[in-house]
Amino acid sequence: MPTPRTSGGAERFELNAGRLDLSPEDMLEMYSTMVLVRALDERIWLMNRQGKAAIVASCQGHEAAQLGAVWAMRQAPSAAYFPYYRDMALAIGLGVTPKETMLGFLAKEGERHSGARQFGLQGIRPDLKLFNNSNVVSTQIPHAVGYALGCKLSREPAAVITCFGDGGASQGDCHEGMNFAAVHKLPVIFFCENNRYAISVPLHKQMAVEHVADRAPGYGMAGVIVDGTDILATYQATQKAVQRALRGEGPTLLEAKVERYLPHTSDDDDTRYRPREEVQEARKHDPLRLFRELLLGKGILTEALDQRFQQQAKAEVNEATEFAEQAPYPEPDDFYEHVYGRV
Ligand SMILES: Cc1ncc(C[n+]2csc(CCOP(=O)(O)OP(=O)(O)O)c2C)c(N)n1
Ligand SMILES: [Mg+2]
Repeated sequence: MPTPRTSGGAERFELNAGRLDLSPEDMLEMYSTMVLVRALDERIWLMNRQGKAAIVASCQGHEAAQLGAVWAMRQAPSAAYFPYYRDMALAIGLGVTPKETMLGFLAKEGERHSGARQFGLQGIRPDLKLFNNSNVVSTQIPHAVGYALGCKLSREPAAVITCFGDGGASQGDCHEGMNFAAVHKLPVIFFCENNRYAISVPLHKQMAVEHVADRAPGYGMAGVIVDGTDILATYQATQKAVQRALRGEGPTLLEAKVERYLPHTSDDDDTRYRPREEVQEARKHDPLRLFRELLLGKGILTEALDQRFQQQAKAEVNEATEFAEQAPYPEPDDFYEHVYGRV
């Protein structure tokens, strides 16, 4: 069968269930991680409303895309991650703990990404090869490309993923990074989480093509569109992109169509620009509910097991909240550490 394509030339990825290499245990691990991420995200949002977490960009609606991608990336012999500010599910899937996450959102002592100097989860975690998460849209993209060039020059069999939003795809850094990566056939996965909004700006005011991945042929790289509310499809689509990268066939622009359920950040009021019916409609594609129903339907998940996952997630989030609330703030004198050189 010919691969279905958009009129712009991007491939529309469909899950090939016969080729899915995940065991029931793998799928349950993915699911329980998604349950944990949702519970953590909801709690952090609540902490913001209580005046305890300064600012939050929720990943609700993006979880399946991020977890599917990270699950596939973890299979590469060497993998590096250059995420953006909405990538909490990716971070948790990679091994960042809820306690570490909560320390960051409350800006407490011991936070490992930036020493509590930046927004939650922003900064770097060299131990996880999780680099340059910042608010400055798309700056992570050239960094990922440079890292991938280094891997290629040192013949390291690596796959590098960089994530960004639909709005971020319009940034100059994005075009420069994609062009350079395609010219040099670098092992990069450009992972666009398209939620159709850049803060309040809807997609049709951001770009004149229908899909971000339609731009891929113009750079000379593979362009793929996947349903980012389907964790298994995203996993498999990313897996293909990882294999392409490892075979030296160059980068992929992988566009995951996702939903954004909450305002852009906790500082935004989306009722000013987004009809409530649209959000309600989007909720029908809730990745957590979809995965739950799929696993229940297949008999992989049971109601009792689901209850257990929910309770475990709640307990872990409660523990992380208490831990971070009791943690001290950094010493004011530490402020200049890691920022300016001392003379
Ligand atoms: C270089 C730069 N320009 C503008 C901004 C302001 N800004 C922050 S987030 C954002 C929208 C990004 O939207 P998108 O890339 O679609 O990601 P989403 O938040 O929807 O996941 C903008 C314009 C910024 N942080 N950095
Ligand atoms: Mg967006």
